[in-house]
Amino acid sequence: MSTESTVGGPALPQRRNIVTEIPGPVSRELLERRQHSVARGLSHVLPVFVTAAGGGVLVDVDGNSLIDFGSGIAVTSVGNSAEAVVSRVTEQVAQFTHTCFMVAPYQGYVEVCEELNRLTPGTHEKRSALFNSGAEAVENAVKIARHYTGRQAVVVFDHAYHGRTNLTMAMTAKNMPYKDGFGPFAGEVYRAPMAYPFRWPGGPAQCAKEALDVITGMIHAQVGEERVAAIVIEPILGEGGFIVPPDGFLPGLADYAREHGIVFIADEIQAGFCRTGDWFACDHEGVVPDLVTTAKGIAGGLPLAGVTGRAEIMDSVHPGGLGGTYGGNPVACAAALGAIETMTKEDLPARARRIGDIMLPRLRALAEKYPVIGDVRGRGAMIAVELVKPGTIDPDGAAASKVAKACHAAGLLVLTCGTYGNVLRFLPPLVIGDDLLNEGLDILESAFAAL
Ligand code: PLZ
Repeated sequence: MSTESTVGGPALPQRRNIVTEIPGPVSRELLERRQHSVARGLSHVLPVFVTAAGGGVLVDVDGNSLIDFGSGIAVTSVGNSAEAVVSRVTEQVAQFTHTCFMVAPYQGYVEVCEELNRLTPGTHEKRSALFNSGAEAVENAVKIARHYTGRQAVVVFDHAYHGRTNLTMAMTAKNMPYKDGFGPFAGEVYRAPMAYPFRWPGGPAQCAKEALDVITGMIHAQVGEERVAAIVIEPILGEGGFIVPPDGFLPGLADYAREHGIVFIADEIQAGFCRTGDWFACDHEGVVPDLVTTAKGIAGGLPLAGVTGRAEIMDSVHPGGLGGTYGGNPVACAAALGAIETMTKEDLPARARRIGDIMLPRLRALAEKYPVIGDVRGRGAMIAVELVKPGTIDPDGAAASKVAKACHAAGLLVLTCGTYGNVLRFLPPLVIGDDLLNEGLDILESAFAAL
C-alpha cells in the first residue's frame, strides 16, 4: 500500500516523527487540566493528546507523529477518518442527525442490518438489531437468548471480557480493574475453564478435547444443560490475552450447544470485521453461531454495535422488547456503511492476513532470541506475545509494561492485555503501510533488547 494512500484517513505523512519527550509539554498541560476535570476512574495507555490520525499514525498536540499499533482498541481497522466514512457521515449529518429508530425509522439502519445479515457467518435467514456499544450488544444478545429459550443460565469463560455494565461485568472474568468494588453482579452467570493452549495443564495437543470434556462436565454437574440459555464466547479472546482456542474447540462447543438447545453466541466485538483475516473470526473454522455480537471495527470509529442471528431466535422477542434512544443512530449507520464499503473495496481481510504474515515470523524470531517471550500467537492483524519468567510459564507483567513503556517513549503505541497483564498485543489499522509496520517491529525489537 502506498505511503501516500488516503484510504485510511487524511493525507498525513506516514512516518514516525518524535520531536519532544513523550508526553510533550502541551500534552502534560492538558493532562494537568484533565486531572481537575475528568474522573480519576478513567485512565490512559499513553497520555498524548491527539489532534489528527490516519493511515498508521497518530499526531499529537506537540507535533509528534506516533505509529499506531492499537487502532483505539481494534476500532479504526479502516483507518481514522477513512474517506468513505467521512463522506457518508458528512452527508448524513447535514440531512438529519437523529429521529430515534423506534419513533420514525430511516433507510441506513435497514441497510446496516442487511449488511450484517449478509456478512456474518452462515447463509440462514437472519435478523439484526443495533445498539451503541459492545456491552449493550452483549446484554441484548443475552436478553434475546433468554427470551427465546425460556431459560436463565449463561455460561462464560475464564479470561473472558464482555463489558463494564452490570450484566457484562458479571460475564467478564478479571476483577481488577473491571469489577473491584462494583458488585453485586447479575446472577445466573457461570464460568467455565477456557481452552488456553499455552497454559493448558495437559499441553496444547490435548487442550481442545480435554477442555470440552471439562466444560460439558461442569455444565452438567453445576448448572444443568436444560437450564442454560446461552454459551457466550469470544472466538479469539481479546482483553483476556489474545487467546486463540485450539482447532476443533469452537466447532465442538457449537455442536454441544446445538445438541442441548443452548443458544451459541459469538462475541466478535474485538475479533470481527476483518481483524483476523476473515470477515469474522468464526469463519476460520466454519463455525456458525446462533447469535453474533459486533461493535468496534463496524463503524470506523463511530459508536455502533449489533446483534445478528437466526431469524427465529431474534424474532422471538415481542415488538417493543428491544431498543434504546440512540441505538443505530443514522450518523453511526452512515459510518458503518462507509467502513464496510472500504473493507470490501480494499479487501481488508487479505490485508489483515498480510499483516500477520509480516508480524508472526519476526515475532517468532524475537521469541527465539528472548526467552522472556513464552508464546507468540494470533491471526491476521490480531497478534500478541505473552511474557513469562524465562524457562517457566509464570507471567511477567512487569516485563510487559516495561517493553510497552519503551515502545511508547520511542513513538510506537502498543497495548497490553491478559488476566496477568503480561501480554503485549498488536492491533494496527489494517490500512497501515508495510514500512511503518516494519518500523514498529524494529522499535519493539529494540525494546526487548533493552529489557
Ligand atoms: N466484548 C470482546 O473486546 C471491549 C474494552 C476496553 P464496549 N473491549 C475493550 C475497556 O477497558 O473498557 C469489548 C470486547 C469484547 C465486549 C466489549 C465491550 O465493548 O464497546 O467497550 O462496551
